[in-house]
Amino acid sequence: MSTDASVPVRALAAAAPVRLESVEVRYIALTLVRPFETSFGRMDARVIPLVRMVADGVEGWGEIVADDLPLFSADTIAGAQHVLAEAFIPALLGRPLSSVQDVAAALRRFKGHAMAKAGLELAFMDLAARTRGVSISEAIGGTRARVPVGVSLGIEKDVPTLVEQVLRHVAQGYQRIKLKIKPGWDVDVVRTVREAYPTGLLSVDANTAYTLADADHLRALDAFDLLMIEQPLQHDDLVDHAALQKLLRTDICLDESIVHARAAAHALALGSCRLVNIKIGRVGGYTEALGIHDTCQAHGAPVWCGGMLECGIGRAHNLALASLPNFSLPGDISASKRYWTRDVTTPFEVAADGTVGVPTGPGIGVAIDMDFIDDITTARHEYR
Ligand code: OSB
Ligand code: MG
Repeated sequence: MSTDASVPVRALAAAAPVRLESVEVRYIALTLVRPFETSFGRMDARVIPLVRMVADGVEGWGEIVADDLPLFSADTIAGAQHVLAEAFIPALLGRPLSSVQDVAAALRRFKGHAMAKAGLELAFMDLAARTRGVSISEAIGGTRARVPVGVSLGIEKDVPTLVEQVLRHVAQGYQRIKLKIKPGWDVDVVRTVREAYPTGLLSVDANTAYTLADADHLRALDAFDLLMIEQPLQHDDLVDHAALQKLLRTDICLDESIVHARAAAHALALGSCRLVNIKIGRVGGYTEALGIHDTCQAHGAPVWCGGMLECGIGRAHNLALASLPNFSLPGDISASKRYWTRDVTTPFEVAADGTVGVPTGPGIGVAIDMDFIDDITTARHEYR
């Protein structure tokens, strides 16, 4: 493991400057094995926009984690389609791109739409690493061959069903259980789960469902020795989170609020959180994700890799990211079978010790099941 926190070894560059021949955005439809409910809604299936770039006979794949509706963040699939076609892809075609940072720089003047930007950075990162014959983990300076993982469990129809889900996943080796909470599904639910799962790592995620007026209620969670409470308050409110953190013993972890490295620096300076969840999609790609990783490391704040119910392509990128040294808490990087009956890549599996192997092949490092992707493709746009 790297001992020098200040100088990560990273090359986000291609072997030689790349001129993209084509960028394809393809929509695939996948149904979840089990509906997933959070404080902002219930999901049964995903339409997943995939990005495929080609240059000099080498391809690169990315995933866009936006949803139909702007419930997790302001990003939407329709919005992504619009900005990709009208602004982002035209800004990349026909200019030499040496590195992922060049992709970020070409898109920087456009506001928002982080998930669409991330789809492009991910595809370019895959392509760039493949031109050099290295895995993304190796390219970005990853130091772990396997990463510790947890599972995020949605709101269920009743508490016994949730407890059954908890115990099933603990038996599969998951190192940390995360429960989705909302007003009316919180303190009593967590108490019951804690009785059934007394000593393991347990956390909760509110997805912005509370206000500072709920502080006394949330303090009741301090009794359950939780690893963290994730994003209790509004996505754009670092100040109230700082006030809440002072009232809680439990560490606050921010997800929705951490939209770039500067937000991470502000949150840590204000005391809005003690931990940070990094999602490559939410922050617009590798450039900001690595910046957040380094900012948190410099502040002594651990990070972990969040998830957005990705298919194998996004999951492979998440594993590469989570192989960096400051990803010291288990990530929401569960086995393929926790989400899908069939994945679009070689399926990811969780070992009995609660770890997943980081792919070692070139780029995202896993085989893509092109026949299956073709079968579930609902639309395709190609740009040259
Ligand atoms: O807040 O972390 C979240 C899924 C969709 C949207 C937001 C979140 C989640 C999860 C699931 O918690 C993480 C995963 O297993 O991919
Ligand atoms: Mg979250």
